[in-house]
Amino acid sequence: MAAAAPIVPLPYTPAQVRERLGDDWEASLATAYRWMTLARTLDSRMLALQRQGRVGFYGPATGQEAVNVAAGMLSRPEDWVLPGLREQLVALVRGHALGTYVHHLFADARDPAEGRNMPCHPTAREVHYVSMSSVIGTQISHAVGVAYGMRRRRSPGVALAFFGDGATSANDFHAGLNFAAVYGLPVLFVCTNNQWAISVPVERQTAARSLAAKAAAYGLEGRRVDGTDLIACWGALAGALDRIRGGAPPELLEFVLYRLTPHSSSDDPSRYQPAGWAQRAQASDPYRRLEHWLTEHGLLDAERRTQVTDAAEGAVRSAVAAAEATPPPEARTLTEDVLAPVGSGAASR
Ligand SMILES: Cc1ncc(C[n+]2csc(CCOP(=O)(O)OP(=O)(O)O)c2C)c(N)n1
Repeated sequence: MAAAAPIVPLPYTPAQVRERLGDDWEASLATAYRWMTLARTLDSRMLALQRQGRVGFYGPATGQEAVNVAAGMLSRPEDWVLPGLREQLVALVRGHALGTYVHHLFADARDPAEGRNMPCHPTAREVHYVSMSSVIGTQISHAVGVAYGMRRRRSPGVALAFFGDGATSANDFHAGLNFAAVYGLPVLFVCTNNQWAISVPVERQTAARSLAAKAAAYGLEGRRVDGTDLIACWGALAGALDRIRGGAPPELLEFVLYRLTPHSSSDDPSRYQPAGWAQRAQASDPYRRLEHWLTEHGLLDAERRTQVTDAAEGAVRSAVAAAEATPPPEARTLTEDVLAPVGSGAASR
């Protein structure tokens, strides 16, 4: 196996970071770093637990943390998040409890979905986070519907539709962008181009110059952003959300990044990725790029790094312990809320 490539440094001075993130830039970076550490810890622990047969399925988001943490921190409570496959961190940053999420991963009695949904498909109504749709692309139309509903009710807020590169070939992408553009709806389309749709590389997914370029066909702005650069992600998301909140048309942001782990716990990329692809992609690991910048600028040292890592590991460990001490959902939940009781009349309503 090839050695990991040296990290590509983030090209900013502290003054430039302050300009993009505002006066609270140091606190924002520290918060983002803590969340990204938690996400990384969760991914490696959950993949290991899946391998041990202790959780049924897991889909990591390693490599996509910069977009997720920025979206979580910059979105407002009134916004709605319609995720693709890898935005669970957005729900956590918006306030969904880690413990509840881990109960869901274990599909135990304290899972809000009562074990009915596939693990790693959390629903977090309290933070306006809709359960992911496993049917690729449908969440794009759902987000447009949510935005249409918000417009009709005159309620503030933006619908954030997340999706991968593969989803840009789905019908819902075309229907969603067209409808949102025609009606000028408050929706932000967030494409996380991680280069792969399971085994299909992005260059076989489209003949377009870029995925962002597709926005022009609908009369929308499309921008390509380095999705491994937290500062660039922050700037792009903050700008687009501000414009849309101010009544501007929807936009498409394409975040170029790398899927640094298998598609899911059911995948083996060695069957289709060129040798060394993931090792080369490690040079653009968003977490390591941020860590490197913070260290270079004296905002992170070994002691603080250990504290943050220990805190993340501790939080994940306690959540896992609580889940393992919780029984499975009761048998009655198999039919509750699913089938009407016979003779109740509910079936014919
Ligand atoms: C309509 C539909 N077709 C195929 C699949 C099988 N499938 C599951 S994930 C996936 C790839 C999705 O790739 P992408 O949209 O790039 O998201 P990523 O996995 O890279 O985050 C496919 C084809 C599906 N779930 N739904």
